[in-house]
Amino acid sequence: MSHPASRDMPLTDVASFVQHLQSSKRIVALLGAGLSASSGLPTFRGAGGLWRTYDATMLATPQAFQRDPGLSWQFYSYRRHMALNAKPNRAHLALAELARRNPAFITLSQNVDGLSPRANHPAGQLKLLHGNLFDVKCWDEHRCGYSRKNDFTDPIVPALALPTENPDSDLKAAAEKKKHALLRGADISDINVEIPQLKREDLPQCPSCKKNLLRPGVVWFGESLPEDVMSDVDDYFSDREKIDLMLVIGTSAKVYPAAGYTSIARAKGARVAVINMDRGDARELTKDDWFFEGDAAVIIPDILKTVVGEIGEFDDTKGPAL
Ligand code: BJW
Ligand code: ZN
Repeated sequence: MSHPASRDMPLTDVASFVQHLQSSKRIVALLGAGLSASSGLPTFRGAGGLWRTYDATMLATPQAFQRDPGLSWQFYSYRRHMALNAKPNRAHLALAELARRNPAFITLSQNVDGLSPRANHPAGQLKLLHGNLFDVKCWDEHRCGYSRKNDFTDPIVPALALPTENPDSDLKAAAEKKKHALLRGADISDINVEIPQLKREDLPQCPSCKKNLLRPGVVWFGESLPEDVMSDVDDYFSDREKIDLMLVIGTSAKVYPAAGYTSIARAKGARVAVINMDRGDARELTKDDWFFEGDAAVIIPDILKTVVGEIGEFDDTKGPAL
């Protein structure tokens, strides 16, 4: 006899999930920072959400950029560097494979780290809700209109080189110092390394209006999500056909509109599977849903295996060139 309190508890067995997955056609995945955690990239909230002494979510606003563009660019330059040096994990690869095998599968990613594109996730099925660290645009986007995509230059301007590099020392000593600094994990996130005060003229400049600074092509609080992305997502959700399954992976689901897509999918018939390290971040699950607790990089390839096959580690030589 089951305990009354367990009546609304989500399922946790892989077998019932796999059975539903195999008969699912329209599948939505909502991705968050936890997906890239085991690739070595920090999350926003909780223990990982501090960059030096700054709360990452406090830096994610247009006001923070306006107040101190040098600080903001150092935060984003550090994140670009970390993301470029990280590799997609087996969950990024498994989701990319699911997309290739199922054209009715759509992924809504809140991540800006470029790991899903580097895992060869089909671009038409990957909607980047919060933009991309490797896109840059004019600060005055609406008046000037300048933007460029896939700029992987690291650092994007010389002044944004990680401050462990000492331009005064000879090249060999600098290279040696950098190697050791990286080996012990020291970089701009190291609180012992002072953040340099950068001059405005040394930050990335808009080559079109020649007046404004460039800014990262990410979506900050209070800003609208990209129009083309929103229109594709709206089209998917307004299709008359039901949605079979929604995967909510490595997100605290606190930021809107992303967090609202789960209830929209549910209203269209979807059963929901949450994959997260923290049970507290899986809210409003019913007895028809699933909760898988642990590292997404381990769980996702496992629960998708019958559809995507065995997923190996990322092979640098096969990914798209950066
Ligand atoms: C693991 C793991 C492992 C760890 N394996 N799991 C409706 C109601 C209330 C407010 C609003 C609303 N509609 C709009 C708003 C305002 C606002 C908002 O949502 N505020 C909330 C705080 C309430 N939204 C907006 O402003 C959005 N714009 C908008 O709606 O425009 C229209 C509008 C404007 C103004 C007013 C009204 C409407 C824009 C939101 C942009 C968010 N941008 C950021 C920064 C991007 C740039 C950058 O990268 O710096 O996006 S904020 C940050 O949060 C980032 C993330 O994508 C996003 C979500 O975070 P995520 O991915 O969930 O990370 P964490 O750290 O929170 O969670 C990690 C999870 O992983 C945890 O659960 C861990 O347990 C788990 N985990 N390791 C599996 N190994
Ligand atoms: Zn401009």
